[in-house]
Amino acid sequence: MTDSTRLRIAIQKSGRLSKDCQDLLKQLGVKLELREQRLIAHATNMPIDVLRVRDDDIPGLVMDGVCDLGIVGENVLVEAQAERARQSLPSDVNKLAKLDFGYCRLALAWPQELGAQSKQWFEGKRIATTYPEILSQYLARENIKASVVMLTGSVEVAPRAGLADAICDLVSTGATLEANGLMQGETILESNACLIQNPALQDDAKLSLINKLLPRLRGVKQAKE
Ligand code: PRT
Ligand code: ZN
Repeated sequence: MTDSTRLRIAIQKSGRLSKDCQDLLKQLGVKLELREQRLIAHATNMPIDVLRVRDDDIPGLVMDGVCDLGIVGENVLVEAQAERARQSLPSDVNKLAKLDFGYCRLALAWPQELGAQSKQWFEGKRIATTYPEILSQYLARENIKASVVMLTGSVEVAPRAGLADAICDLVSTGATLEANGLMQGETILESNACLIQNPALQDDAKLSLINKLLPRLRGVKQAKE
């Protein structure tokens, strides 16, 4: 059952951000009855519903107003904003807070045996990535003409498989690049999970609930510092 008067928050169902999102909601005092297979979890102590979806769907759900709030990596947010803007779809969100989890960087990498390379090396090369918009914007900014090969997974094997000369992928510890014999180059985006809001939200009750949650969020962040 859905109820449009309840504040709707989209979080990742299962993946790297799920546990941190659930922990954060708990720390904010939101009591949830989470059932593994359910798309929607209702809070029992506040008018809040939590939608559990794939992280890639979160920006669109918030931009279209299907959800009022969402928690998503800035990498996914920035990519979705560029893609939707190109398609003339709503792409605005209010970024309410940068959260202290989900840190990673989107970086260029190439086969280690080629040794250190300058930006000019990328000219005319094929670069595999899951973030074609962010990469294309970077290449345009740097005036590098390279082709972008879109892959939704296993980007790190693309050079070995002969699908690309280099990659542009998320890195956290660097272990995946190392295991695949790749050398890390320039970081083109640093990313954390962030809390976003639909900018057209006008419902007073929902806005006042958000205004109650935000100081708690600041309190949780300060307590960790
Ligand atoms: O199923 P769904 O679509 O929801 O999930 P997903 O598989 O697309 O995403 P998921 O759960 O892997 O990641 C969710 C978000 O976590 C990402 O969008 C980032 O904002 C953030 N995040 C933080 C990361 C990483 N760190 C990370 N290391 N996302 C992915 N990785 C991958 C990276 O792609 C590479 O394969 O981990 C590998 C590199 O890690 P290291 O530690 O070996 O460098
Ligand atoms: Zn995803």
